[in-house]
Amino acid sequence: MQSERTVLARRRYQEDGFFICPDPLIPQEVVDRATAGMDSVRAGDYDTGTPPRPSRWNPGDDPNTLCKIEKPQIASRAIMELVSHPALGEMAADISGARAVQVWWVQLLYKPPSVPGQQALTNIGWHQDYNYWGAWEEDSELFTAWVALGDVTPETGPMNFVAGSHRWGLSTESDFQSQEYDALRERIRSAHGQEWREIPAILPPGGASFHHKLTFHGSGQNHSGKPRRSFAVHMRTEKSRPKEDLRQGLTAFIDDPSYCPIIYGDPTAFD
Ligand SMILES: O=C(O)CCC(=O)C(=O)O
Repeated sequence: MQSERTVLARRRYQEDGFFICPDPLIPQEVVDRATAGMDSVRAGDYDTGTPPRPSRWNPGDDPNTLCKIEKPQIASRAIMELVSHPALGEMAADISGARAVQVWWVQLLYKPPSVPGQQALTNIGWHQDYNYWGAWEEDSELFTAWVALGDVTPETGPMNFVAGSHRWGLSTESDFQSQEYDALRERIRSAHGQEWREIPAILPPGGASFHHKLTFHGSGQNHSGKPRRSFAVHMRTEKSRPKEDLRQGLTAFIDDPSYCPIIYGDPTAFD
């Protein structure tokens, strides 16, 4: 018998292409350790002795631009603790009905505050994640849990989801790097001609949202005066396959649970 929470979360995820959890999922002490872990990784200090994967932002780069670091969980025990937390796995299973859930990639996202009216390279342009995930077969069940380390308010430049856009098919208009937030929105909107309804992911510390691989999303500048810190935790279920069963690029590490933890269910479901 499914709980009311499961039924609601799955229905919202299926209808809208995302689900914003109403309550924090991750305990505050885990969030606090991961926040310290994020600071260490940003400073180039790796307590596992392993650096993250090659990233656009590296320690010493401009602290006022968006910081995106790939696979930070291999560099920090505290980040691994957060992204492997069973509550994330349980919620992922709730929304998907999966038998098993694996974290196959993680991105550290640190959006520094900027001053309204000043140029800042901190926007995340509208995109569908699957545009960047070509190493996976197209029918793979892939989605993202976005975990907030601090309060995500409207001022922090929250992620905005376009409700129902996971049903529009794969678009060629995605551009994560674009700083032309409004112009790109107009391009995508006119290319698809569908109702455009944006929902911001307002979250408490330890809160999380989940979004489908085809849901359009993006975020603007952070005018809160404080950094917006989060992890994008990319997940798959047993209904996923690397293209031609290859292990390359984004799928290179999926056989290694010390890099890509299985956070729910029976690991043999991936055999
Ligand atoms: O952090 C954001 O605003 C967007 C992150 C994102 O693109 C993702 O989690 O897939």
